[in-house]
Amino acid sequence: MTDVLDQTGLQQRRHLVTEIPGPRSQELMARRQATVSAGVGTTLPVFITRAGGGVLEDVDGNTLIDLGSGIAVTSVGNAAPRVVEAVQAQVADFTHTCFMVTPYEGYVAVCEALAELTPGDHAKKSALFNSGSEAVENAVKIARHATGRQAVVVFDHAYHGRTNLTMALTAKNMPYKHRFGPFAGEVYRVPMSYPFRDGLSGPDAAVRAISQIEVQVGAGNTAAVLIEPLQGEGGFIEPAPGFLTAISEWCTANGVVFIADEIQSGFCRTGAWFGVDAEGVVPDLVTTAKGMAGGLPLAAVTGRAEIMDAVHPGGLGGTYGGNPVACAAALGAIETMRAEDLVGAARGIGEVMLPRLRTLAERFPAIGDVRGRGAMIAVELVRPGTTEPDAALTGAVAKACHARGVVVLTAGSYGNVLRFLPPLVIGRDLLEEALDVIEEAFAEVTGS
Ligand code: PLZ
Repeated sequence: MTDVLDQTGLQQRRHLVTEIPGPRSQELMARRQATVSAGVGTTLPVFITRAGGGVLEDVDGNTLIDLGSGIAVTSVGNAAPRVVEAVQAQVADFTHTCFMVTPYEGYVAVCEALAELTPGDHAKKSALFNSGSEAVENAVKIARHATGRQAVVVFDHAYHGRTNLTMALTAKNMPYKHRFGPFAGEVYRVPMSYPFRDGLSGPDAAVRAISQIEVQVGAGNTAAVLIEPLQGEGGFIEPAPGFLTAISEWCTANGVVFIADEIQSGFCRTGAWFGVDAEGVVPDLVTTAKGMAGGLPLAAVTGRAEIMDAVHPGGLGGTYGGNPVACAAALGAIETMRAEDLVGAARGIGEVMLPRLRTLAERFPAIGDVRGRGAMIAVELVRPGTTEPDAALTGAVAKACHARGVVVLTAGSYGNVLRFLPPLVIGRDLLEEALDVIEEAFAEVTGS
């Protein structure tokens, strides 16, 4: 038990005063069901009133430990003071002009920060958008325009968004694609390195992928290879060492644009500024969103100046892309990451979580794999002694965590991955308590 307050004054503890969901949340869920499309899902039906540090407070007065960060967004913490201050100042000055009509400094400052922080010391330029999907769409537009080629190569288990082009880039049918076709063309999928399931070394897995590209697509037709350096929705799949390097070297040798989708893995999440940093890979283009702006909608494509400048003037844009309030939030978030060493904080989270989860895997044989880096950690659940996915168990453990006031998310093509994405500012006590709860949940659900 802790009476630590976060900077917004929210007590940093798990405290349940009703069942989850409580009565007020249930009333709001009834209103939601009457008016919000059934197509929009709910992981945990509690309605939130306040959040900060590592906790979420709900309408019934419960406080829950947050191991989701709104899907890897509130890395700097919810309502982080520098973000709040920057947003409040900006919103009072002006809320929108459209950067394409009359520009403002915040947009430029975000692009300067992106040039400085993304991998590589070559000349870089950026364009800003509203969502991760939109950034990915634009990265593909830019790569096609710059190369004069059309094919885009993506990987098994990939997730890149829900718009028409990005649905085509995303691997999983349910719930993302089912009956939403027809999908965009010139998208080709090749096998990902998935050490738990394929047992291949990184270089061998790269040979498998590259030979498929060469045989089925042709290097000369390929505009871009698009990859998440550590896959997110696909189940936190970390390619074997050497895989990303080999793929990126093949791209360079063949004039193919190597695009790293760092929307989930970027901005300190993996214990480095970007997921590709683990292998020292320098992408041609990088897509970012989520953690970059502390909860406000902002996304970017950043990359080699000559590629980014290949597009004709006016070829990129959108009404809201790089909105001034979202840019102010990003500058506040990036300042927080630097001032509070959130790269180090993410590493520290991994150092606490990985050993505890490995111990758990010894106690519960359904945990087939423990993986991830920094504050992007997961366990993959299988029938003991096999690699057969156990989605039912995964859902049951997640539910048991939720009932105890710990927000966890699931992932994976087979729905059998329990993933953890705590805010990088979460306190150590709270993190340890969440791990205790996860252990209790496994014990309850497996009856052991
Ligand atoms: N690329 C790597 O992780 C978004 C999706 C949640 P948007 N991931 C969360 C859901 O079910 O819709 C994501 C990602 C990677 C692209 C995206 C897309 O980003 O901001 O959701 O459009």
